Amino acid sequence: MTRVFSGIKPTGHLTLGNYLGAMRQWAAVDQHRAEALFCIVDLHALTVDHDPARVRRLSRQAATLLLAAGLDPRLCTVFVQSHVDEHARLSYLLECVATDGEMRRMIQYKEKAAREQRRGGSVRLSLLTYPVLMAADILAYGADEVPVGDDQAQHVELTRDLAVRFNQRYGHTFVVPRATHPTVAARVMNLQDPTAKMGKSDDTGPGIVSLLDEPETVRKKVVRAVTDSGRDVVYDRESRPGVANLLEILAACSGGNPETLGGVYESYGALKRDTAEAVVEVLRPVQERHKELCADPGYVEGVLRDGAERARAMSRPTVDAAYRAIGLLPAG
Ligand code: AQP
Repeated sequence: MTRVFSGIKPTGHLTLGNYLGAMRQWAAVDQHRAEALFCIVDLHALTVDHDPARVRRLSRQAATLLLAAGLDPRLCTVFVQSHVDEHARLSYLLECVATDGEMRRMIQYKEKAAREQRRGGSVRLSLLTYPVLMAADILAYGADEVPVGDDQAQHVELTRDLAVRFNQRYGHTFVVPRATHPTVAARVMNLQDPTAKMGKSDDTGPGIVSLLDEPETVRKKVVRAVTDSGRDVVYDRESRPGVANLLEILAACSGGNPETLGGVYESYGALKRDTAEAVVEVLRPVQERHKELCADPGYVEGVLRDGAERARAMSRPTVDAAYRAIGLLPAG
């Protein structure tokens, strides 16, 4: 059976981008067709300036939202990365296979390092090595597929390179995985700056729709979305990024196609109103289920405990094999 691994970082409140680009597909498709693991990658949240209490709170919230979005622990494994030591163990071995140049070429590293510096902070070494830990997350489970938004494509490509290199040098140990992307909404853009990704670290901004935003807040944010100077509604990512983003969100929420929807609207106002309502309707069941789950925190904790146990059992043989293959003496 195909094995699938993907993760979500507790660096902010989960967004519409996380939902349409990743979580929805995990719940509707991946957990049904594959042996699937979904991880709250909390170690990755420590790569930038962080507040410990907030990371803990956001990790719990992310787990609750994953379940609210439809992940079913009877069908898939939901767990927290730091509960399973294999990730950190394997990450070090992969650091011995990766190169400094490869890390510095990562687009997300360049963007996030620049952001930290703009904010007057220093760049943590873990931000540079983040893609290696992500490779360990994936390779430890022998995942065949990694369903992600297309912002993560470069990191999955690096994971493949590291797996191939390790296998060639030390003998076949890892499955070489591939990224899969949703066909619509693979990259939801910021409503205030449609040339930038809707990212959760910027979660207070009016350009970001959070999964727990009240319907009125969602409507306000969508109606105030930046559009383009033209008047007619056409789908063109290059010259009309604002309108294209709204059409993609509408298509992803209503099941249509952005090009076709472009021909349906005569004004930006109508497009925004329909997009806002479509988003509100998509979020409604997730928010209702989230509320129910918050009333039963013991359930979420139990899911994470079982998930970590299963994840440990699944990853340990591969990580142990990697330790042997690279030349480390078994502990006996
Ligand atoms: N805007 C987006 N459109 C489509 N997919 C997206 N994803 C994230 N943002 C969008 C997908 O969501 C999954 C989990 O993402 P992540 O938590 O690993 O972090 P990220 O990609 O770095 O997302 P953020 O929200 O931008 O976090 P910050 O701001 O902390 O960096 C992934 O599959 C991702 O592709």
